[in-house]
Amino acid sequence: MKGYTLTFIIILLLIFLLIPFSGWGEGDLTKQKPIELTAMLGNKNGELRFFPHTLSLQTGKLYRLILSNPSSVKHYFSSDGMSRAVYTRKVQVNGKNGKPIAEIKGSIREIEVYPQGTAEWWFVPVKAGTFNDLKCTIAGHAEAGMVGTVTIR
Ligand SMILES: [Cu+2]
Repeated sequence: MKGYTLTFIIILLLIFLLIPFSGWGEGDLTKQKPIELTAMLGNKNGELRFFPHTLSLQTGKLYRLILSNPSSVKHYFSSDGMSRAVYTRKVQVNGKNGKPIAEIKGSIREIEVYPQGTAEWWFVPVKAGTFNDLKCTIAGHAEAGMVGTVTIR
């Protein structure tokens, strides 16, 4: 009985000692602390622009891109090139109080954000490139200047 207890304690100790070195999350790029970026879709004055309209990203880093829409109309954040060059961990939809109310997993092509809404796109760029196809796909918005560039190095 005593030998059994001692063995059990030793095994427990070994487990606790080995956990920090077991590599949990190592190599899993989506477990990094994210780099936070904010992009505004339009603004309070109704300007049809992305603020900023260029995003500069690096492969292998986890990003938390906060898309907020302070305007009074809905907008899209849409870049085919970027969507094909990143691995999406999740998209998080936040409620009025800023707390998450939904998480969407899987490949994302574009995100629509409603007036006063916020969504967070968590992703890891996996392919370098310059994508000049960032746009809002609402009729007339891209033409009015709601376009941008995403660069991944
Ligand atoms: Cu728009």
